[in-house]
Amino acid sequence: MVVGIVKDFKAKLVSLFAGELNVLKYVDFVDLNYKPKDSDLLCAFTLEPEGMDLKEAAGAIAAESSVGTWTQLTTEKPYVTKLAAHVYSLEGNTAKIAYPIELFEAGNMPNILSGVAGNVFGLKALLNLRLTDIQLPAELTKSFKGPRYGIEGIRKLLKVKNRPLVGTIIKPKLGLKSEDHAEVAYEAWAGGCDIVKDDENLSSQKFNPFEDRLHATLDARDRAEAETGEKKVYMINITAETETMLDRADVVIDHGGEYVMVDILTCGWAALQTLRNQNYRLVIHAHRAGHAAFTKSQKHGIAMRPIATVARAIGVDQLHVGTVVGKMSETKPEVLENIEACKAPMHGFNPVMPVASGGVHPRLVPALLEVFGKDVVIQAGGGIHGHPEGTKTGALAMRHAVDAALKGISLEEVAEEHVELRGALETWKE
Ligand code: RUB
Ligand code: CA
Repeated sequence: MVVGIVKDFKAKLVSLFAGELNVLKYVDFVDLNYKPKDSDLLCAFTLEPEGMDLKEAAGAIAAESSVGTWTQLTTEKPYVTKLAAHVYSLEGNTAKIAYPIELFEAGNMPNILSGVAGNVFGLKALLNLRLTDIQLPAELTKSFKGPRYGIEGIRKLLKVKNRPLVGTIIKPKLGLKSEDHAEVAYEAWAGGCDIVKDDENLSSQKFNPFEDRLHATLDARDRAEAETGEKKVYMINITAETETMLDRADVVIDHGGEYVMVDILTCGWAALQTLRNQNYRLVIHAHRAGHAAFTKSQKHGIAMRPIATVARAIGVDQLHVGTVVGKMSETKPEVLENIEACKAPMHGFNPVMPVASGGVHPRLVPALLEVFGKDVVIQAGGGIHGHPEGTKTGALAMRHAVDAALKGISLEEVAEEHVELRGALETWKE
């Protein structure tokens, strides 16, 4: 490619006078004969160019996300052009780009994303641009910590081997006082939930301060464990400014908590890295509030799959990936891609436990099992606390639904014997 750039120099000078220099320059970053190296970082984008053909626009992405810019530079050196990213595949409206590893600082996810998922989204030459995949080479992957627990570690902690985990989000999502929050948690655990979590926008508001909630809810957990003989966990939301977040994680450990929940997108990748770098003995549950601002459009933004890959590299243990059947809009192919990003081989990193959440209730459990298999947290807020007989009955109904789906028995059949499930099926008809 370097040779190509030198050869084109004369043509560039000619085109400078023709006012076309940027066009040629961008095209220099396309090399469909390039074979990506094992050490390259690979990205896939879908693009919709405007005022440029597809090839030039793809070159623009590679240029702007590596060493190029809109015009020829007097400061460019031969050793700089060696660091150029290469568009190595262009099929349909998908461009695949290979980035030399030297472009990135190891262990610095903000740096990596400022490169490959940065300025390019704002280029005028691209009406739309969507990052659909990112693959880090082994050396970069290993500069992050990856999931400490992952699916296996979580199953070991919860002592649940062969079924999906059942979780709930305390509802109402905001407003409950700490003691009432803890009581709802107790009911959920007593009815059969393995996991209770806070909602994404609960942190330490005056009506429910962090430490009061932690103490009260962990006491409720101990009570439920003693009564049921099952392991129970509480995922308290520690999302805050980074130092506050670390302080809260310390308090969770001091009080015998094993899990924390973080809103990974609003607190940011650097904060998530800082949390993971502490090597706490804490399972990290990743809530992705805000993701749809850039994942929802099928034309522009960043798909959930690369977000899942990045979160896994940094080291979350559980991640919301959509449901297909619930209240959120992701399609089945998207959810399957997200699950794949959680579980596919990744240079020895533990697989992340996918979480199905958003409009989930017992009737949807068989469909969820078909999409996810057994390795999933089936997480329901309204679908448990909205049961007409209350939270405990709602949790029982969910466990019955999981047992039935695992055995391949219809929910209706099981509901004949279990009034709790019958109540759920009568409440939520589709
Ligand atoms: C679900 C809920 C979660 C959403 C987030 O509540 O509060 O925050 O699942 O969406 P409910 P996603 O069970 O009452 O719908 O999981 O898609 O990130
Ligand atoms: Ca929520």
